[in-house]
Amino acid sequence: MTVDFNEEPHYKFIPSKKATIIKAPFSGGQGKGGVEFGPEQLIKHGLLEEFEELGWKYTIADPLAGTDLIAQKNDPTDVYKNCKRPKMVSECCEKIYHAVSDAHAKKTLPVTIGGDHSIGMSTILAFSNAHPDGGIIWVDAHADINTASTTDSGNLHGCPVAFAMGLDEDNWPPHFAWLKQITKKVKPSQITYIGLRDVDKPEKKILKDLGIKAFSMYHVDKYGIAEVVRQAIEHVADGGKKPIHVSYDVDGIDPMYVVATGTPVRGGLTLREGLFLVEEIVNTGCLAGLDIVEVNPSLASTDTHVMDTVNTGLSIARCALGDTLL
Ligand SMILES: [Mn+2]
Repeated sequence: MTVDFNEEPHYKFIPSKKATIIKAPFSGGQGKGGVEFGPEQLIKHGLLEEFEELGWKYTIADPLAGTDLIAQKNDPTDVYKNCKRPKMVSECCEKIYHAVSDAHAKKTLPVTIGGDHSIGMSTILAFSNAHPDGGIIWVDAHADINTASTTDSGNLHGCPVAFAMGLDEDNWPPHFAWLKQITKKVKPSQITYIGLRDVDKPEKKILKDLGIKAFSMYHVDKYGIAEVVRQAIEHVADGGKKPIHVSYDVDGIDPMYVVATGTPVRGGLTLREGLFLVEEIVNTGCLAGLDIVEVNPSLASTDTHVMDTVNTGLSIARCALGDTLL
């Protein structure tokens, strides 16, 4: 194989390198505190400067500004059957959905900074409505495809893919009426996973029944990250012809590099594998949406561990914005 030294990042679906940074300081999809500080930490340590250095113009959207997130998180009445905080998750996700849709309508690159991964239901739904032929690559240790009925923990950050697909709608908490009304849901063929290693039994059944292509760590070990990414792009974007949204849960990367996250699972992607996959997707020119979620600065015992995690998030952003090693 000959090395191509002329690969230049470009963006087929974002005409003039404009981005919308959507702040999603949301933690209601899981029980732990701290993940709401993810956006602020990433910004404090240089996220905005990265956009500038790499030649991007950006605006910042803050759809949850003015929402009393603390009161909502502590509302003991916000439960429905097994689901925790459905009202809070629904209301915030609706606001994020509109912010991301707006970013797509303006032909900008939506970069949504979490927050926990429940907000992924909004970002991938907004993406697939803006780009009905587009594909989604969900990088994660977990499949996040439990339904309202199958979730054991009741934490909705384990359910966003199921909600975006409209799975088990009849059993949804009534708060999600807005989401039910969006008729164009994410199709199982539109999404693929990379990095899975902690998948619940009912989730395994859903993945099989719906024929969702998922690359676990087993596949990364067996075929190598380059082949896995190639096949992922082949599957969701016809090899690099269609828009791609990357929903990046930092727990996809091994906790050796990413300590400060809510649900770490050993045996994950190395830092380089985790960045390489973004570089490869960007090289197709198809990147049209990005989430960086589950950076939780409160869940590390040392500042070094916090900075390792924050820097990983920043590196993911930098790769997505077209930075190259040479
Ligand atoms: Mn996740």
